[in-house]
Amino acid sequence: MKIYGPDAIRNVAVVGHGASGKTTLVDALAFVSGSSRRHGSIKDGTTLTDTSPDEIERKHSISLGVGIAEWMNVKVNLLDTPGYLDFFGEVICGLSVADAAVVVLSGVSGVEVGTEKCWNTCDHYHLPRILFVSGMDKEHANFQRVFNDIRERLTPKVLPVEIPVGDGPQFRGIINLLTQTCQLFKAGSKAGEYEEVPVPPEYQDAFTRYEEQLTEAVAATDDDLLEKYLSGESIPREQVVPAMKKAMLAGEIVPLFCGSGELQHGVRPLLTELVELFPSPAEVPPPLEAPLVGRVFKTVSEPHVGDVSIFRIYSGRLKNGDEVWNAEHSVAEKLNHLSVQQGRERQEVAELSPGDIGSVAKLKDTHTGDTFSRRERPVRLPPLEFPEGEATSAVMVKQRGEEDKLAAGLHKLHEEDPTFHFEYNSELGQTLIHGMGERHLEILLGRLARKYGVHAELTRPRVAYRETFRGVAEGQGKHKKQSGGRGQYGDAHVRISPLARGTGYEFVDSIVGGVIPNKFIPAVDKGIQEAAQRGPIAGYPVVDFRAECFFGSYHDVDSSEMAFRMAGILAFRTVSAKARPVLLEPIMAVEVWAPSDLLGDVLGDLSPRRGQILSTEQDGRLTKVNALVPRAELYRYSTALHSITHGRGTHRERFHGYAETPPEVAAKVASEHRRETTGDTE
Ligand SMILES: Nc1nc2c(ncn2[C@@H]2O[C@H](COP(=O)(O)OP(=O)(O)O)[C@@H](O)[C@H]2O)c(=O)[nH]1
Ligand SMILES: [Mg+2]
Repeated sequence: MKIYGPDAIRNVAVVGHGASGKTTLVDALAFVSGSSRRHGSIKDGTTLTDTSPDEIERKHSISLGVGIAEWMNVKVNLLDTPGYLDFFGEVICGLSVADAAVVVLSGVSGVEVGTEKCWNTCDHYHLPRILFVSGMDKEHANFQRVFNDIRERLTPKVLPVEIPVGDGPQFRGIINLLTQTCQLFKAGSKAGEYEEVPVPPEYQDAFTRYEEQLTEAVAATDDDLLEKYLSGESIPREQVVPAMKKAMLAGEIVPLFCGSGELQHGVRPLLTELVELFPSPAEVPPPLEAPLVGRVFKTVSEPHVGDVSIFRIYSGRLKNGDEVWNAEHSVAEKLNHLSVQQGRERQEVAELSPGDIGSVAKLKDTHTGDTFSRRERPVRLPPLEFPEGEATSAVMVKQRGEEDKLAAGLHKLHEEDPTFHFEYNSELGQTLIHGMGERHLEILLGRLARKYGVHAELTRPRVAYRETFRGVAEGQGKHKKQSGGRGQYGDAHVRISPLARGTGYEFVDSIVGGVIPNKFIPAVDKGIQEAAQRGPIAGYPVVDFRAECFFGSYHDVDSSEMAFRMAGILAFRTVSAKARPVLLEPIMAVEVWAPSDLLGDVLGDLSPRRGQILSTEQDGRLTKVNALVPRAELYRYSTALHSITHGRGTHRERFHGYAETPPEVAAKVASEHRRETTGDTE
């Protein structure tokens, strides 16, 4: 592949809701430009950027893919991203290194949850955008409806630059307002061939109206143009395009195009507009000034190759075989076989210019998000920010003895995908994994099996119950063994009383008259604390109580710290059964955002989960619900919420505190505990 200078590069993320046609469009852009030799399809699993077994099987993108379209002597790097929210981390990786974005909408469905989410992320990165309505040939496609939808729900700054001739099966051409021409598709053509004709008379009205709108909007962004426009002069395309580009960079205009990725209609003009309207890396200030700054935004592992790191250069030039410095891991990495990615295929290049996107295999210790720099001038870009994941699950190996392999495999998955986290929870005795959604976690377990040979499954996380007391009680613990030789003697009277939730444990020494010598009192305390690790109901740690040692006795020779510790243990066991023990469960503060018209369903689902609704408040088009919900009832909640809200709802959980369980829950937990410890099956 040719070496392109920074002026001749465009880095474009292709984003939008799932199944809006992004992958098909990227395939078409690369194919029509001539850079990719094959016209692939989702149906056959042959697209340029959906290449993993998971993507081919499921027929949707899971992972960020890179394709290249060379057009007008410019190299357009296309970052195809997945649309489903479970894989939103990939969208962030793509947008974070792009200089512009094409937001793809389905001509049938218009603005969807994923569209809005991507739109907001584009706002966050201040990216100029082009909107592309794809699938115009699909049954029920309707350009006008999608346009209205965009205006209402995404931005009032949208301006059609193309209008379709016919919708759905009647879709037969595209009128371009900038070139003032109409492309009529050749019947039966498979590669988007067309003939250029004057605007058909029945479209003349629409053409004039939209063209007027476009010219006025563009003219309004520039004093010279405005003057021309007001004096009735026509503004030539050579002036409209740069003005539009400037306005797009400032976020004042978002042009709208249309076509069909599948039939490759509208793909050529789109390529031209990507080149003309989007900024090159040379026009975008780098995030840091240093001789070399690059970011690894994606790690893929390829069979027979190993890990491939895909990166974007911000400043500096890279040559094949160069050594770069990874300041995150303080490691020098050699860039052997410096390449660019065309889908799965890697093409070796001699060098890459500032702003370009490239790939390199087999780095030692470089992971997604890391920065490349020069050893003499090490720099680190700020970490990529990902939204919090919504799903937590426990994971269990299918074959015993594979636990170590599991931890190593999960660690690798985290390095590839920063939206995935795991931890071993020693209290629960389980490995917990966190991700964007349950589908994300399932895909990762599949990858774990395929790549690292660890077969594991998702299971319900155990619940970290606690126990406490509602009543006051007292009793004696006496440890006495005085048969032959030196004996053991400890005797402590202890009173237990409840404390406020969250207070923990308190020990009070109210011994008077030295009935227990001072030096043994800490041992009583220790004994109580030890015994309180296993509560009377179901063996969970006991919290929020006061233990007061108020009386006892000792023996001059036989008393010892050990004996008084035993006395403390025995006293706790005696008293705890009498002090009206209760079971506590962890409660989560849950925030749910859901479309207001589905609020009833969301609340209706929270009630059988024993949720307590604290408030509901309007938050734009959504309603935010604040609720307290027992953790035990939240397993797979994100999946349930997604299905209730058709993917529009999101939620966040935070640990809130412990609260008493209803008696029937306590009884169930207690009987499970008895079964586990005694094998009893009452
Ligand atoms: N008729 C028609 N089908 C399309 C078009 N673009 C995509 N599709 C189909 O729509 C489905 C989703 O497309 P895909 O490219 O995977 O969408 P993505 O999830 O946004 O990447 C696939 O079955 C495609 O074959 C189009 O322009 N016209
Ligand atoms: Mg896709």
